[in-house]
Amino acid sequence: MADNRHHVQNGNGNGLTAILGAGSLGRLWAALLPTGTTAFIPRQHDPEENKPDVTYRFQGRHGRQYPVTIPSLDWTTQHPDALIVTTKAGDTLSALEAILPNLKPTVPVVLFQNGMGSQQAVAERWPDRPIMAASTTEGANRPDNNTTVHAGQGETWVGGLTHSASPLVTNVVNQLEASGLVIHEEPEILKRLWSKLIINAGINPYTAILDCTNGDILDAPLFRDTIRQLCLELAEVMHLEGLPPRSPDDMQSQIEAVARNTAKNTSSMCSDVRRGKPTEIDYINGYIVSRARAHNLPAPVNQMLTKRVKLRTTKPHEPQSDTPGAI
Ligand code: KPL
Repeated sequence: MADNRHHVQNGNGNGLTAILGAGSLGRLWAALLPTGTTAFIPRQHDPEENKPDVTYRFQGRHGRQYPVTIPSLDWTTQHPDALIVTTKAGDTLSALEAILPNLKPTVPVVLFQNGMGSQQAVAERWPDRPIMAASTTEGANRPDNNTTVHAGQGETWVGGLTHSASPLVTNVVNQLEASGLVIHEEPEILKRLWSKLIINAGINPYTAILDCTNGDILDAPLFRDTIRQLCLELAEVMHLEGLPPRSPDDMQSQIEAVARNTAKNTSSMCSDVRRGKPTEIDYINGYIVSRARAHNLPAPVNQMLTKRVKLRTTKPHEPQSDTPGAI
């Protein structure tokens, strides 16, 4: 793949991508977009204070490591052409509340959150802004605070959520393609987000409860005893939400295939639990429970998994029983 990171050298409005959220995914985009075209947005906006650059080592797909320094956005002189938001789902609305008053109302905002619900909340809060959602299978992690690793080559899909976003999707895709990553326009982004939600709902909570890698869930009694019912609940909710029908068997096979293909991965939820951080369970299985509730439908397996993951994050680290149904 061509390395076009250094082709565009600007940062003053032409192709400048502002990034909110300096976690693994934010750092991946910052490292791969051309030098000088990205800036991190500090969470707390204080025009008086000069925010430091963000510096880290980046390890690309082929193992080459290099240092990266990304400046903080200077709102007084820099005018982003796009904002990509890589905060955790639960932090997104409040992070945007703090910074959107500084951003021109015509600048596209691209939401990269896991799960579902936070994107809709943002689109409902700012219906007149061009709000887009992205779904990505790129893998990035931070083995330590100073290092970001591009662990898995994937693809990214971007689509509009609000009316004014649709005509701008092509521009955003072109801007992000300068990273060398594979990006697609996705006219049916909600369908795409649901496909990812199915995978996350069928892998993440099990890994977080059982404190294991993705592959290790496959033989665990908790997974084996509940995955079929989980997929039935997903199929029913998706049907009531007006999504194209998916068979529970098909979903289960897909979940198991991803767990096998990413067998050695520690899921994002398992790693949040291990680090004592809040998880995105409310936007994954918790979202299914709330949509089921909206249709007067029970979703007992999703509810049980949501509760058990929450127990893992509110109690000190302790071994969990692998008994299905236990909460
Ligand atoms: O997306 C993931 C995550 O960890 O959040 C999966 C697909 C489970 C890969 O680890």
